[in-house]
Amino acid sequence: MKVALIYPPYGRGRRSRYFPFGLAYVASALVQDGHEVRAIDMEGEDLDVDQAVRRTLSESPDVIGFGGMITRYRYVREIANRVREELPGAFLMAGNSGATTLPEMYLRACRLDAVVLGEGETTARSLVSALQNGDDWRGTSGIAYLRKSGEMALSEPRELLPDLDALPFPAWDLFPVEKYVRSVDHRQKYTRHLEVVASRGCPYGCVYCFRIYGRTIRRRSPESVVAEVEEIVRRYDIRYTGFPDDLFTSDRDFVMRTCRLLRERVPGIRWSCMGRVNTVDPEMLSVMRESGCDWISFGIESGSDEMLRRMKRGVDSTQCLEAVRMTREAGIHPDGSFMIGMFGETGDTVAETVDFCRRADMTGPILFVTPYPGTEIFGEALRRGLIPDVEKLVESMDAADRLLVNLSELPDEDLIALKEWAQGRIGLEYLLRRPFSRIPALLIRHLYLRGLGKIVEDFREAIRGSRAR
Ligand code: B12
Ligand code: SF4
Repeated sequence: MKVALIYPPYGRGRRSRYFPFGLAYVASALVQDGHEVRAIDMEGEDLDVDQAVRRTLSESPDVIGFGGMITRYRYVREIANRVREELPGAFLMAGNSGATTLPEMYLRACRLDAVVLGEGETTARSLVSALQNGDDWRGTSGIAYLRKSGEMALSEPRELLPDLDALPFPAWDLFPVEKYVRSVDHRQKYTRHLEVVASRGCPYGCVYCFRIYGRTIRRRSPESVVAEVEEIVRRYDIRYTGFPDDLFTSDRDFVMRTCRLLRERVPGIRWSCMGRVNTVDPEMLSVMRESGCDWISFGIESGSDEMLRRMKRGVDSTQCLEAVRMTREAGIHPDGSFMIGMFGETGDTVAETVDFCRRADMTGPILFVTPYPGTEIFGEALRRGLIPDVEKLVESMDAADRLLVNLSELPDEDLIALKEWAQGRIGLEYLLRRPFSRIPALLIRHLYLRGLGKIVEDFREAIRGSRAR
């Protein structure tokens, strides 16, 4: 069958050249079954909605699949509705975290035939082969669809794949991979980079997080992970890789074995991963460093123990500080991200986050706590009547840098002002702690990424923000 897979863009004029692994895995599974798969990558190819619709129509596909997380919903809705008019016979489906958490909204508003819930490879294969054979596709496990009566039906849940090593590598070549490889990476550097997904799932229960693969972790074997790294190095001359898994550092033995293999087989590669402060120790960090790890992203989220408790992080600020110290001591850059606006947030708890950054000598983006569908705080916000219209909220979702739902008891203006103050303060203090090395480095990076005109503007904003409280 002819299948077109559409990757909607990041949104609101911004770019994030993060390779669409979910779609690329689904694509390689379908290619393995002999289907003719085309990717319409709006992000990688800088396509607008009109161009994406035209490209889709020109492929005259039998099946059209939409990817992209919840923030990209508005594109899925617009494209799906337009394509539905022009290609009434095509089968329209969507997957990923948005469609999985709000299947009914996607089915109705985007006029889809089916939503693929959760892990997508096997379900997409069964669905497309049922369509090809003229079987009743509604019997496929792991989907949601609308009955003739208009109500939503869920088929039997799909079992998670028992062995991730059995999956073919993502179909990189169907996408404009070179665009991703040459883009700026999360360290804001232009090193040829491409990531590798090593595991799926996370056992923790942070209340703002949606785990599409559930709470059981499944890992690929270190051999399979490193074979993929070797393959991307060979094919695309990759110098920098990374593991964007929910939690790469969850299993010490797996990390140690992967690092040893990486060092043996791909010496010289550098890489990053997502970590959790209670899963690292000095020995593991030093083995990671020796195999090329130079950056670990820790979701620290808050410097207030009360906020961490409410977020059900299962760690306190002392553990966070200790992990940052150990990571730095191992020669790895500890990157932190922070959130403001949890239930119970106050000026004092925000000040604790600023103080944490001072003690940890860190800076990092601060986002607003946002209740994404499928998370515990989404349910709580709905119960408290804080989300009067789910679709409206989803349409406005972007990068959590704007306040969309205020979970705290502070007035909106105060919370926004607190965020600006904290962001400015943290950034400024960070620079001033080592002005001679950090200010020139920042200027060069800014010049490179934002251009001369923006430097003065950005600095003014940081100083204004840091004084505002
Ligand atoms: C890397 C990543 C990013 C990348 C971009 C990822 C991308 N390609 O779009 C970046 C850094 C840009 C990013 C940004 C954000 N992210 Co993000 N991100 C992730 C992360 C860590 C990994 C995604 C990934 O590659 N997974 C691996 C692939 C193989 O899995 P997958 O994408 O889920 O695909 C599978 C299924 O979903 C399904 N599937 C997917 N697409 C399709 C399509 C079809 C047709 C079918 C049939 C099936 C199917 O099959 C695939 C294979 O099994 C996930 C967490 C996670 N582990 O999933 C969060 C996650 C997706 N992000 C999330 C969030 C909230 C954000 C931000 C809003 C964060 C913020 N506060 O700013 C921003 C949004 C920015 C924006 N405007 O889009 C949430 C989404 C929550 C939700 N309910 O939707 C997640 C789930 C994190 C979390 N645990 O809560 N993110
Ligand atoms: S935030 Fe990280 S540690 Fe917490 S549940 Fe999500 S993936 Fe796991």
